[in-house]
Amino acid sequence: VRLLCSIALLIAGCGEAASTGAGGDFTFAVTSDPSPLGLGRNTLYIEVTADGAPVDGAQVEVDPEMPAHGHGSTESPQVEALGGGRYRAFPVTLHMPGHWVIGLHATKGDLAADDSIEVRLR
Ligand SMILES: [Cu+2]
Repeated sequence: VRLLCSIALLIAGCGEAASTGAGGDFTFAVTSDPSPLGLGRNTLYIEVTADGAPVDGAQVEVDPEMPAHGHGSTESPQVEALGGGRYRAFPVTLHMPGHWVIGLHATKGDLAADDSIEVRLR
């Protein structure tokens, strides 16, 4: 995942968030509101590109999980297309402190990609 400034700064600044390896036909660039991600409801803005070109019409899913606890979020994020390859996911609800992995999935026709963001909340 290619993280834009706000999350990238969080990674550089305190090491509490990190992206895992990109895989597939698309690249994800993610920003959040609030930034950095916090306890409770967050909004993710996800820019999906393929070879630098924005990808509209993709099916995008966002899946927050706590691997150490074996559970997901209390709410399912709804993803809305904004145009220009941008998508908004809300609510991305991180309802307890700890280690979260937010899965990102996109498909369009025969193309697909998976990625994730790791966050440690105190
Ligand atoms: Cu938990």
